[in-house]
Amino acid sequence: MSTNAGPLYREAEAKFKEAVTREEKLVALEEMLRVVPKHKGTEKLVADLRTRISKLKKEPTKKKTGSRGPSHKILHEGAGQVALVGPPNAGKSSLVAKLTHADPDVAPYPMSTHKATPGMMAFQDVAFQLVDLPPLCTEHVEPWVYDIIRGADLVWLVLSIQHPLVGLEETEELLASKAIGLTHWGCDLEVEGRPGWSYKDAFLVVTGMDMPGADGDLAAFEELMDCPWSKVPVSSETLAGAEELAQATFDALDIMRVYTKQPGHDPDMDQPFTLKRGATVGDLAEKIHKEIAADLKYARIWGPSAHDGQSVRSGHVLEEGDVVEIHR
Ligand SMILES: Nc1nc2c(ncn2[C@@H]2O[C@H](COP(=O)(O)OP(=O)(O)OP(=O)(O)O)[C@@H](O)[C@H]2O)c(=O)[nH]1
Ligand SMILES: [Mg+2]
Repeated sequence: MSTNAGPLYREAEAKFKEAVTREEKLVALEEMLRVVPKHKGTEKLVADLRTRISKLKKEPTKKKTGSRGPSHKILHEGAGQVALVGPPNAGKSSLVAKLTHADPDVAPYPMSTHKATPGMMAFQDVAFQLVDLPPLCTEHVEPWVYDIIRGADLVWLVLSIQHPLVGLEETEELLASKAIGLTHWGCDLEVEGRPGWSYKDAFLVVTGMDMPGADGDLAAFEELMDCPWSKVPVSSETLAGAEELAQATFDALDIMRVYTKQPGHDPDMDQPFTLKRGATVGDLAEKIHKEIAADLKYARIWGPSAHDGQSVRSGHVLEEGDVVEIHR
């Protein structure tokens, strides 16, 4: 029938055949209806097109898998993923802009960030992945922000020295409303675990320490806090505190660096492997390659966890700075 309907119709019909989504199909069908010559010979075809269009219009729009807007998942890179969490205008984007090569929007007004921006922050021979996020505030929080926080290895709770207390309370309340709890890294504080909640290690990053009176304000904040928090005072302007911030991040991630060497060669001291503290030779082998882990016979270690050159088995617990030679 379509051969009698003219070349324009055949073109539209070809588009319909290629169409994948409901919208594409509708557009193509409507185009077919528009271009089909209307006369006695095409009456049935026109009626058929109208039926197909109205059927398709009534079809519920199929949700794409996980269609909550574009995916905001940030793949982990480097020695640990750090989510920058806090109230508006606290200096989150400024920190990511100053400490990494990423270029998030920084603005003197609140609510300036609407997307997640990752950037790598170098520390000695490793790098952390910082993730700039939109702010947490009672007016509005993008729902995917909480998913990124749940997936991160560590939270920097970023507060401005100008109004740290309100920001701290509001941020913790908003996180709690989504069943996310913060454990105060480095503090002797029992956080009672609740079933179904996610807990994240966190410490405070207090920005604006270059501002007049900041030291006094920090002392006042410390006095007014109801429970202890580890905090790193910094300035995004002068980068004072950046080194301490990187060290605290390394410590809070609870990681160690180990280096590998091939038999008869010098160790590769440029590119450490980062592993959770307490990891074993077997865990290292697994990280290098599954096959290596499967074939592992023993390893020789130079470094704090053994006598130089000592042969150890897969279960041997490694320590920061170990050099490991794997034998398969
Ligand atoms: N003097 C000074 N100003 C800062 C510092 N950190 C941030 N600022 C300023 O504070 C304002 C807000 O900084 P942003 O980095 O955009 O803050 P944010 O937390 O990303 O804000 P939202 O994206 O709205 O949540 C900007 O004008 C920054 O220049 C700091 O350490 N010292
Ligand atoms: Mg921002």
